[in-house]
Amino acid sequence: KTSMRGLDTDIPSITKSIVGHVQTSLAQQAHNLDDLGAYQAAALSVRDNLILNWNETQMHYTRKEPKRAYYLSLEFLMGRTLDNALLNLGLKPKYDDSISQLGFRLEDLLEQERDAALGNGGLGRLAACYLDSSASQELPVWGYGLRYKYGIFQQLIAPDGSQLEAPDPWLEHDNPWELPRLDVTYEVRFYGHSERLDNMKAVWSGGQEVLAMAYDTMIPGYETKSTNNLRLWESKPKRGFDLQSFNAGDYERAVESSNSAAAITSVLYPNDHTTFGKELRLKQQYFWTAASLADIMRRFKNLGKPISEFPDYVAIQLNDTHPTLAIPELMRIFVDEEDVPWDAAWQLVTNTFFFTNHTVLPEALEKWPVPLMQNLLPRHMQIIFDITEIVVSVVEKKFPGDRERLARMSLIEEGYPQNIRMANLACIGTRKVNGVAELHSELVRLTIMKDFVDLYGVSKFSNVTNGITPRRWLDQCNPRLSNLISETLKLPKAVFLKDLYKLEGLLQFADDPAFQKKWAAVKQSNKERLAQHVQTTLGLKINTHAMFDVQIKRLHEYKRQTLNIMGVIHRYLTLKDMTPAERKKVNPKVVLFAGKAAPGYYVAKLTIRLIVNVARIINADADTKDYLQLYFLPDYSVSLAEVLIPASDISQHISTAGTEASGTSNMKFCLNGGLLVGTVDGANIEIAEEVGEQNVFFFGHLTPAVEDLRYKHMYHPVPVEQKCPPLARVLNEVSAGRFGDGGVYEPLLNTIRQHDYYLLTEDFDSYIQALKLVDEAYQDRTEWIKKSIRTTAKMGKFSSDRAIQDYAQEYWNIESTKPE
Ligand code: 26W
Repeated sequence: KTSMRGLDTDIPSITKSIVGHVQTSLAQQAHNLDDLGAYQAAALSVRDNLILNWNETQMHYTRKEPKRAYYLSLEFLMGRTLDNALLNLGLKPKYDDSISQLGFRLEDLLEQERDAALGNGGLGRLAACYLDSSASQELPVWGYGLRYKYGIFQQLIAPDGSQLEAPDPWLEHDNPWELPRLDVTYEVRFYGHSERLDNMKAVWSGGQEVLAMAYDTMIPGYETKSTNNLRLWESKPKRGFDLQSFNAGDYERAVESSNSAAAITSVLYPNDHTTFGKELRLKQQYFWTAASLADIMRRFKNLGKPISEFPDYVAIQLNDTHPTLAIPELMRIFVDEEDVPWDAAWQLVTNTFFFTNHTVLPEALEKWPVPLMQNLLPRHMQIIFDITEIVVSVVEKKFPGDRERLARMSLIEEGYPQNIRMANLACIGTRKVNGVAELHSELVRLTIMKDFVDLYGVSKFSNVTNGITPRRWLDQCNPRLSNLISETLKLPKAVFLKDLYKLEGLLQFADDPAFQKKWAAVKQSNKERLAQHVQTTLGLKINTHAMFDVQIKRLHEYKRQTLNIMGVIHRYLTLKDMTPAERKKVNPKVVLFAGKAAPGYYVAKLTIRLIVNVARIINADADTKDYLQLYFLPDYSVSLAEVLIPASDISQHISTAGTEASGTSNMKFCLNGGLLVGTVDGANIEIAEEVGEQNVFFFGHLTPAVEDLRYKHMYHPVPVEQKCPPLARVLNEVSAGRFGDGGVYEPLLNTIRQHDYYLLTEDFDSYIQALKLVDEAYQDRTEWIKKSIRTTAKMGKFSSDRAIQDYAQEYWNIESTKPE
């Protein structure tokens, strides 16, 4: 039987293909193969299917010449590929059988794969979900990024509880999912000098040239032949090494330039929400945007259309400001290389690009020092100054004499040194700007983009609420739940995995005791799966009869893991104050944390240390350990999330109101029947709109209050003892060394005692109150299960398919098209 893929996909053919890869691609013997070898052979065999689909899809695009969209993202947090590819191809049952016949277990082989962790957190994982949705909806979309040799660092926990970082050499074993394209290379220039000619043109020459080489990763759509491309660039020296120095015996000098070229794509910067203005980071950004635009331009030119039609064939989405240099780079290509007059070029550029903002935190807004830009990219600096002239003239025209407004809107921030405001450039150079949840988009309009709303009108600034792919975040991570849903709704999985609104059908079963029982059994088995995982990887024993309370995300003050740990300590102290008889009435709870801190983020690292050491005391306390357990799971990753999320009863999304742009794990938990405790922030709000406020545990001050409260804290500080005695007690216990390390936590505690920028003292009481309501709700298990079912049922809106449709229709103007 031949599939739509042109390869034989009956079980004997699959087995033959796997064995063939063992013998030829791996040059090994089938009889002494280990799990890793078997994984690699299976992956190569699956890859054969992907390559055929990929080729057909790309040929189809070339013939059909549709308008295409390109997603430029410095991060793609892909996770593992094998399981996802098998599910999307519909080949999982067959590979399962074939692999069993070969004497292996598919589950074991899946565990052999290393995560592709080329991202920090939300922004990178969002890019990965969007690629899955684009391919699944047969949209002509490519991703462009960097092929970092080292992904996000591996997190270890030191004996004293603090975070240690180790490299993540994810390419150590061959990566079967990428195809090196030795023939797809571009030269990228740095430094040198730019000489202005007339007509706004210039010649940029000299400096250093490095080579960008493409690696392609196939992105299979779900239940379709459509297979898109993620193209990642690797930097290489233009010439291997300097033969002259080598011959003169100066070996170090000979490889110097080749080392500096290779360094560009060596490592992912592990910061999110803080910028450091490092030259290598700017080099990464330019290297990637220059190679991507050269590639896009070459593809456009192959169409043979006039350059004026560029925006009719190309839409480019900028994932945050990281690729903003694409704007001056495309101007450079048009003006200097294609002889397009400056004004016409500007029209084309501003009709090509779209910009998504992912955070309004001031420390996350990228700024580059003018002298750095001037030295590294002299031509782009000129272009940025020339674009500044455009801004000045339009602002002057609309708001004559308003010098302050002009200073705020300028691309150049005054100071020593001057800085380039990348968000302003990204706004000016694009067709549309969007935020990632309703509240966030509103805050974009009211804060960072306020002056630009006045200038362009509000219609340029809109919202696309984030989404998640139901393939990975339901079917792949929680097969038991997706089977139960399919069986209950009497629908093939593909129906609701492609149209998530179909989950609403579950509402009519929410009150059915037989269904409730099955629903609860799935949650229970997912808790046991997690406990098993933690047992084998960390040797810890988790109480699976407890409520699982989870907070997993990057460590950051605004996300307030500190509020959570203070709440845990409060719970512990409360339990200690109880009599044994009183304790017996308490529902046991397991609190789980995971997440990485940026290596230079001192307070965030101190929070990890506190969590780990509080866990040691609590878990060893005979009085309380049956009622409260606390774990920090090291090295959070996409694949760990896939085990954690389906096991959660309740998860925490507790950022200070107005600080979390959207959040996406909140959607993943709810899709898997977990409930939320959270602030009125980001996508929590829209989740509550969908599932009903009675099914979400909200607490804390609202966004409009935050500014006033901060002002009050600054000018009329009140001691914690007065403002919030229960929190003061917790802080004092930590200070006094109850959890060891007397004194080391002072800097962390002082962030709360002093300015308390993230308002823990303001929200602590209502937080504890919300957790109490959670406990009470959990006591009535039937009601809880109903809430859980109703939550999953109303998650349709949060499919990334919906989000991508929105981008495709309202922004990119592209249409679905697929190979016959
Ligand atoms: C330059 C340093 C830097 C690096 C990354 C600054 C900012 C970032 C990202 C924009 C941070 C990020 O990942 N933001 C998250 O984006 C998610 C997807 O839209 C949202 O769900 C999260 O709320 C937002 O914090």
